[in-house]
Amino acid sequence: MNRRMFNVNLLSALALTALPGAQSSAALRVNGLRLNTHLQELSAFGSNPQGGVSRLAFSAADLQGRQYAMKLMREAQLEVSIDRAGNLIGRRAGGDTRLPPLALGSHIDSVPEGGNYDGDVGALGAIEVAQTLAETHTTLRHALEVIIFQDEEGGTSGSHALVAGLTDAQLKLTTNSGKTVRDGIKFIGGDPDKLSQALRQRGDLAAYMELHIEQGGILYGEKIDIGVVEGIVGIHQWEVTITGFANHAGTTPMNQRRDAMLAAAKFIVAVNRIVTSTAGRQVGTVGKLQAQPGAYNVIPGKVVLGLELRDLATAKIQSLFQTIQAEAEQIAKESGTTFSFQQTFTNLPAPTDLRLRKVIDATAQQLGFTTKTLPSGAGHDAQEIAAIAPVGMIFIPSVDGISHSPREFSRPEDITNGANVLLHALMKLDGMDLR
Ligand code: HGY
Ligand code: MN
Ligand code: MN
Repeated sequence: MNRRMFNVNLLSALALTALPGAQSSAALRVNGLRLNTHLQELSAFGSNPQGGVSRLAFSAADLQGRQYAMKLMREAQLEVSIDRAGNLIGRRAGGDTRLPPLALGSHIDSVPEGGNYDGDVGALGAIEVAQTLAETHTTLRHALEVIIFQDEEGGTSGSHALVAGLTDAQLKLTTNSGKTVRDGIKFIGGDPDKLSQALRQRGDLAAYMELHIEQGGILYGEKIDIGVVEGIVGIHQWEVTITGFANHAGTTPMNQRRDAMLAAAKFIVAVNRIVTSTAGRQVGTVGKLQAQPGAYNVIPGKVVLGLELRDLATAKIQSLFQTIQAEAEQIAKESGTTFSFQQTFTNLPAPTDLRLRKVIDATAQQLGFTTKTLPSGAGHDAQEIAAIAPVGMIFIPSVDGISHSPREFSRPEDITNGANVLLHALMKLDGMDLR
């Protein structure tokens, strides 16, 4: 989206902004113009010529984006720190120190050639909520923590570290930026040898809420303003290695080949058939492929694929994977190749908390917005935090359902609406006993 469009759209956000000053909490509104301007400024860090951003976790652009976010946190009168896992924490004191904090947050790292809204809307929206509280001198009973988690796109390693720590194997994983998670955490100011100090237990947070773009097309397609997330899918990923026999592409007869690429092609078609022929909302993707040696005139001897399955139920993922593995054995027999599977990532599906769903739904309707309850097909930090606290998620529409793309776009008025729902849902939660 070009800058002019950004500017024209910013003015539409202005109309939704009430100016700060003494007012009843019901009349409080975020500053939509400021929030959308901040999103535009953040988009500069890691921007791509074709639009969108590659702000890969632990990259120089990520570091710049984090420094910008910390500047915004300070302007919002938050007390800024970086935990040992490298997560950014902005804290606002509450009136009752006996209560654990309420947390809002998301991420600002992106996929390669991603968009300017995935994670950014929730991270900067949370800071905008804090700034609105500060400039209207609104003190909550609970302390407020705004958390910008590191490396959400690489497998929610920041939020996972906060609830469960990271194993040596996880620290050794190489991320899209080329750094290992261990080196990346050091690069952004964490300390991978003291991760235990970043750990939170159940009870350390009263609740966690995340504002996020839907990344799918349901809200936009049905012209719904706000999504109330019922649950977040579990994601399982495997590295699949197919081994055949590299040989001369000219002199090897077609019936004497052990072609790893042909086996890979059959496998990819089989994954799609198995996933689509099973009832339910699961999804399956082969998103990465590497052929070796990768020359026109050599029959590929080895292919490495990236397989991913998602569903709200782990049992569904596991049964699909068993069917896929059985089919791979069949393909191996027919093509004279072998298949090996190495699981590289799993997380648990996470239902959101019914009390938070009700608060979000009622708040959005009181603000005059239409709502729909729906699952999240994307993974989020909220599903990690669900291990230690009640969580809720607020979705806003993604235009044409596009995400993880330079064409990802959410309208400034939807962003402002989402932040106002976040603000008022937070104030409602603040009055509740969530234990
Ligand atoms: O991949 C996902 O679902 C998320 O955007 N990280
Ligand atoms: Mn995200
Ligand atoms: Mn994403």
